[in-house]
Amino acid sequence: MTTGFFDGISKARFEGPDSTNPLAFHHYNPDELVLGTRMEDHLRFAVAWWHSFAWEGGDPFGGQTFIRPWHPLDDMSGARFKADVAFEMFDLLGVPYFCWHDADLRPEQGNYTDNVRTLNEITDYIGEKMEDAGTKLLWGTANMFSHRRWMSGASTNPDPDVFAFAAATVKSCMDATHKLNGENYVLWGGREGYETLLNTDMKREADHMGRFLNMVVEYKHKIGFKGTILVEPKPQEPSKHQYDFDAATCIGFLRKYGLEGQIKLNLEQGHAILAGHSFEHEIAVATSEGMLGSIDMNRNDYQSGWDTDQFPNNLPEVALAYYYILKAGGLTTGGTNFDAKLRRQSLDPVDLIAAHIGGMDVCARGLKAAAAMIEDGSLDTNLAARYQGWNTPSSQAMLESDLESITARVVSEDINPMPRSGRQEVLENIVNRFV
Ligand code: XUL
Ligand code: CO
Repeated sequence: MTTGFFDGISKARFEGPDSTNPLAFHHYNPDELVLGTRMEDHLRFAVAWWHSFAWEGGDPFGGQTFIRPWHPLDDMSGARFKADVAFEMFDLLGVPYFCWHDADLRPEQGNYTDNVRTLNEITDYIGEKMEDAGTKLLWGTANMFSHRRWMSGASTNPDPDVFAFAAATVKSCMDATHKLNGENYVLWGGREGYETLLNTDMKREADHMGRFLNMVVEYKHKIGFKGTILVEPKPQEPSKHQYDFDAATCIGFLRKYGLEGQIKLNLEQGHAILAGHSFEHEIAVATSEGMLGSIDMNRNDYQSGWDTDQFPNNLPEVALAYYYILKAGGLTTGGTNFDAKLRRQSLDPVDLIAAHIGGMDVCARGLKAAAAMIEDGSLDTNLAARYQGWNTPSSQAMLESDLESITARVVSEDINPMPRSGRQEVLENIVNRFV
């Protein structure tokens, strides 16, 4: 017995690049080998429960546009209906993973005990469905930004009772993630930041957040959770200034509080853009520190300047992202989560399916392009050539030397460097052969 929500829509199949069927995969072919690994195992796609099933289509100027059959049922029967529809969609798409916030799964109860009771009830139900379907949990997380209790932050809240509520909430979400064999646990600090310094003690807030994250790691080890703990950088929105601004800021923060080696990053394409970076920049910052955990693959609109969370469809951007991911050894415990929502005019169930098919397809195409760039090797050869001078013993010795000795060598050898082309256009032409 199905819910009937996706009636008339059949399972998405790989039909190859020449197919004109907009509901078929043209590039995503799960079993196809890319650099010796199955495409599905490289990409590890996940559906985001919040955008796909909980979100109602509002924007700052208007409310609900999506009227899903489970939306009016703001109770546990609605939660179970939503879960049934979710697993029908996972099956139609052949997607191996999903992600959730507690608030996406169960209706808000207004107090801690009932929130946990209903979370446990719905995650038991979901656990049974996972066993039947074989679908896995990429990550769970706590929504500590929507309800009004979080308006001044969670772990950074000036009110210690909110800190306590946050600690207990994260514990319950880690427990549920562990129960469902989640492969990661994410913390995105939506309100861990400030609106005005006039009412904010920034140093105290950072210390509280550092201690909070240490408690998360301590609890992970205590319960034997084997997944990776991830924090997700974002510069602003909803807070005017968020403490987890970008990858570099997060890495500095984690080091300051002794958490390097314990926590990695969940990088989101749209957040990179909000921070004034490219996605590949954020990926390269994380991989250079061995701290890439997972990705949220959703783009922002370059004109609007806010977090539009659109499904990805820009091949060159996606290809470069996977290029740097593959070069760093792939996603390991992470995955490609579509933290992406439909446009609010895309009302129909088929729009939800089409959006994911399109996102999965552009990622598959990007992955293949990235693999082809790696196999071609020209980018690597050019990069190695650019730094070739550092391979000589005298260059290496300089790094062990000091300013005075180096100065003496500059004078005695009359060192007078000649600028050399960076060849950017040549390199871009190489990339263009693949995208
Ligand atoms: C918000 C965002 C969140 C996190 C999880 O911009 O990206 O959905 O991914 O809380
Ligand atoms: Co995200």
